[in-house]
Amino acid sequence: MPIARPAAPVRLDAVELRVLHLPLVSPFATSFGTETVREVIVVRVRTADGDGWGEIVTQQSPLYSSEYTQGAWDVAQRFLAPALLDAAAHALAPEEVAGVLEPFVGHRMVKAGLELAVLDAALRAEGRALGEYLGATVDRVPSGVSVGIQRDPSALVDAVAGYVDQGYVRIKIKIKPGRDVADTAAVRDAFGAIPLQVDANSAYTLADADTLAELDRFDLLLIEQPLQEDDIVDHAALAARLRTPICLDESIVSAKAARDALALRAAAIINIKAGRVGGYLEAVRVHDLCREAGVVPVWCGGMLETGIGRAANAALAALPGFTLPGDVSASDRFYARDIVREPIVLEDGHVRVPTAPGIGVEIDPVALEDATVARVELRR
Ligand code: OSB
Ligand code: MG
Repeated sequence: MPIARPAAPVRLDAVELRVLHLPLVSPFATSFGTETVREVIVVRVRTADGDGWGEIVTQQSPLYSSEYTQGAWDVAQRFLAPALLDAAAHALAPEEVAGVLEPFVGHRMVKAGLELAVLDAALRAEGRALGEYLGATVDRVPSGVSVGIQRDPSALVDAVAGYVDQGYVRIKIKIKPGRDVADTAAVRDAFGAIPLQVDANSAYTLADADTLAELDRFDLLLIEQPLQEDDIVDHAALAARLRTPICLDESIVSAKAARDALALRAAAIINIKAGRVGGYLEAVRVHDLCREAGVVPVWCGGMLETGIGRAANAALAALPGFTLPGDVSASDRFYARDIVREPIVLEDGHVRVPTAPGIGVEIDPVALEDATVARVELRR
């Protein structure tokens, strides 16, 4: 459902941006590369009524998407934050942020981080929680975990065992050519009928359809983004050859892209990431259209968020169309020390939807300062 009750406008006095370096508890390997330190941008907007926090989920290199942190850092300071400060000279409602930033093409993760900070400030000022504002219908969400490519299938089984023991209710493993059928078989054999899915991060082409069809025998919930971001027609051709449902991630950059992919039968399931689609409000629109389009299942993806983004993701994942467990794992899945005072924790395989105002978590100023490698403040 569309946002039931818009938030009151806020006047922005300043936008603070920080680049953080957060060491990962273990390397995270995908078909596109291996990360050992999460480089991410945290946004703070300053208003007369208090601060608001957001997170720009770009990664260090443009491997998952064309966005990357230093590019985000530049475009935010040069164009997007100044436009926002100009527009908010009097007052700006969170629902107006996307329109103000719309003339600038792309850079959706940056737009999403700025919009989240404005939303957080506005909702904190009103004492309303993000979940309630977005339309959450549950107070906790089932938690899945995304497991990177390991040294070999037996190391993968060991890694997955740790997460299964912690109670994660769904396992996603990363695959790439040469590390697909055997890895999936090892996990299926070791853990029986657990909810299991795979994510290729665009590593295949339609010529690999026979290999991908071998995955059909593992009863996967879905295969995520086997082909390139713009391979919509090829995804439709592949879908016609597989029994496993295709879920799109990288390709779904907006509600319009979601509508097109569904119309072309390129996807049967959609991974919703607020950063990738330009904000939590656009994410709700993707959710809404999937419900209207004959109840297409959706789930909440992740971008190795800090507590800021993880709290907001939990709120989003609490909407009624999120019928599959998301990559909404606990803070300690990636970080020894989160930058929020209330790290996200796993309770009985679930993560709680914050109920405190705004994103519902407080920043740990010492942890934030320790992780900061660059800081800038833009004023009106
Ligand atoms: O494809 O879903 C992905 C992380 C970074 C970039 C892309 C992806 C991922 C993940 C991790 O799979 C999800 C998480 O944050 O738990
Ligand atoms: Mg993915």
